[in-house]
Amino acid sequence: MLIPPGGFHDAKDYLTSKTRLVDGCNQLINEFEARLEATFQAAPVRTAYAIERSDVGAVQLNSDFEIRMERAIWSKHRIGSNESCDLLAPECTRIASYSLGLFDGRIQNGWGEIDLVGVDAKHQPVVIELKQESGVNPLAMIVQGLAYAIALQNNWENFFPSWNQVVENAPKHVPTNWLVIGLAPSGYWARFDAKLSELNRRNWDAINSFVNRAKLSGFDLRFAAFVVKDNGELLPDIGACRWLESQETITEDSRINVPKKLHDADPVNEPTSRLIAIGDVHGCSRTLEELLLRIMPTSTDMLIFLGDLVNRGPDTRGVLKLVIDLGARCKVVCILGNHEEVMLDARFDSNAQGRWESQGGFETMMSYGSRGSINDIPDDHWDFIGTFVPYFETDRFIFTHANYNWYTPMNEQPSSLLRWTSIEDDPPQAHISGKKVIVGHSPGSMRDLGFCMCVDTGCGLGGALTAIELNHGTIWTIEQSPK
Ligand SMILES: [Mn+2]
Repeated sequence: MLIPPGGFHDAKDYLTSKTRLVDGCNQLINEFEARLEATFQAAPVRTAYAIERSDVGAVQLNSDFEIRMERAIWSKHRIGSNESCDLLAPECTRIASYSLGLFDGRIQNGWGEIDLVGVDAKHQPVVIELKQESGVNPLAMIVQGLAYAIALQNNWENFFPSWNQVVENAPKHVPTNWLVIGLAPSGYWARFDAKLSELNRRNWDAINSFVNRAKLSGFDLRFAAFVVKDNGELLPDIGACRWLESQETITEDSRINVPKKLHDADPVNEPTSRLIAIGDVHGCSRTLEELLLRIMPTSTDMLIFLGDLVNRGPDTRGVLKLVIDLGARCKVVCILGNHEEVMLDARFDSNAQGRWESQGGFETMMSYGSRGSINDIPDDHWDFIGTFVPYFETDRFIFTHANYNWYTPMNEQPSSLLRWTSIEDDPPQAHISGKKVIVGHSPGSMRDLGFCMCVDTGCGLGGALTAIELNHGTIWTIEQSPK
């Protein structure tokens, strides 16, 4: 058994690049003791911790949404604030700090900052890992928080003096029980609803097993949701927080209110709900931007990208940024394409990297920096691609990237068919479910076979980008932008 030197800290990367959560959970449970030890040994050391924060005046309008949420939660529930202290009562009623660096000076080896440090009933620190709506899966979230709690435990002697200055009656001994909270907007949890992703009951069962294993070693891993309203102010208005059972589903009603960036459409004149499938984008951010201006997504819309957002075109980075931001405005589902699969494979495998580069990955790397290095791609973009799902189903439709076997249920389809096989090479038949299947992957004109529709119109190959609204039949086609 080969444990990576960073223990759980390295597992965070491993989890966000894989979609097979159950295997990941089982592996981490088997290796728990060894990972714990490795994390402890590898934890960065800091001589002094800057726990006390200055006020939030420095927040910029264009600050990352996650940072704005961290500061909003801190400023509302900070030690000494006058607001009622009901954040995650009774376990965590106060916030001591945000963006707490684990190292002196620069972030090293990927060990970052603790998003929020809360205070529990015993005056001990609570590690809170905050994710925005498009963040990585709940297991990756909680494993990251776990690694940070272990780092604090390892540093307690150095951490205590700073903590003691901010928190009254701080315990001098190293805490043996730690509360770690995965906190995210309600919309994040809605995305992990069984219907919305492959994170189904089986995955939640596996995550629960991991949570139970961690508890045996003194780490209480918990999940929580909060509501955020953004009225255009610098800081979002953070509404009620509440604890979640890990299998709990957040309903549509509890989704966040989000700012409309592209337009201020009157919701009364909008159709109540649109279901929109978008074909292969292949790095053409200008074209996608134009398409979104035509679609004008609102918070009641669901947009399904059929895969192959990346590679070939000039600006994969811009495409991913657009789609990540879109996730804060409406419901977005991204299907995993063969190009995302090749890109994910390349992350930790130099042989796979050559294959990726020759399939349009070179252009992808150049969009992140002129030196054309895979290392220029930031973690949050990798994390985002790690959330792409192999297929998605609604009551009437199935969405997948390339193809399918007509007599096989979707959760048993081979990935070679889902992501690689062209409908020209292997013409599909009506799926046994009776649902209409919407695919991309095979460039050409838009094809509607009745039981199956392909909307890849060759964007990235000099063609066009096409989207179709499936409830009303509206079609948008944008010729690929020359730039
Ligand atoms: Mn494809």
